[in-house]
Amino acid sequence: LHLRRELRKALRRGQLYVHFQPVVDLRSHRIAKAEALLRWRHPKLGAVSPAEFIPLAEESGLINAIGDWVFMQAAPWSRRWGAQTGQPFQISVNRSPVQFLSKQNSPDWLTYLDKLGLPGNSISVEITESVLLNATSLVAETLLQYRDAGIQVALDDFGTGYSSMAYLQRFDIDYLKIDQSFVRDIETNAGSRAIAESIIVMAHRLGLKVIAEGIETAGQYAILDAAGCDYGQGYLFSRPVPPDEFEQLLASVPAQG
Ligand code: G
Ligand code: G
Ligand code: MN
Ligand code: NA
Repeated sequence: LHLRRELRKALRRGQLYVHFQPVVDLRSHRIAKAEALLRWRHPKLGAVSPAEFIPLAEESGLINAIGDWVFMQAAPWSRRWGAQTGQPFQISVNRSPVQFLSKQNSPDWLTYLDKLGLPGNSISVEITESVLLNATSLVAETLLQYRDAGIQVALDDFGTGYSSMAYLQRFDIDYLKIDQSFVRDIETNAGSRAIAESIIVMAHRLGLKVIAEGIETAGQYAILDAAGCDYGQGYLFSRPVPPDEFEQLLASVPAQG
């Protein structure tokens, strides 16, 4: 089977869906928000990892349609879970660097939120450092639109790319996400621990919140909590789950209030 061709058909054949992973407030242990993560289940190939198919979608430009679709699937859950918890519930959506090359979709996202009656801060957008590395005027313009609309911005996989501290000053970033590669061996590798702790100190000095990714053990949690990390995501709390399961999680572990 030709993966790229199959992917083109996946959207209209209903093979794509969105899972949600809780982002937990490390102080209160409560669910603070959720990250929307795309999934593809192919009838013959089974589950295909986004690590495998997102690059194909990026090469073909299909990521624009898929990315808009993920956003439109995710946003209504913010309204539902906000109603369930009695307070605004933010959902973060990953946005590929390729999606910053086309002009239309930021205004469309704002129009869509408006139609749902959702404030901009119902959404945060996760971008990677590569977006800022080659920041064109279109990127800068889009980030300004987000700021004006109240949409928050998270810098994903922080520390693995072409990190430049200058970005953090130049662009309006709200969250740094410590990449899971630093979290994985934080208990055993002094270097990883030093990097994670330094990211937290620097981010706080710059007024940013920090989310640690890939927390799997109580030991990792304890180190990050002691270092003042604000939020965490990982299998220790929950895998990414379908929306109905997320809703049950939210009911059993109440959202922050
Ligand atoms: O969920 P998982 O860990 O398998 O995701 C693997 C990679 O795919 C991660 O880098 C994640 O950011 C990316 N990814 C998941 N969902 C989306 C999406 O909706 N859009 C984009 N651009 N990337 C996504
Ligand atoms: O690149 P990005 O941070 O968007 O991708 C997050 C990816 O990390 C998702 O694919 C998600 O499934 C995965 N993930 C989330 N929590 C954990 C974890 O605790 N351990 C591992 N190994 N992966 C995780
Ligand atoms: Mn992400
Ligand atoms: Na990441």
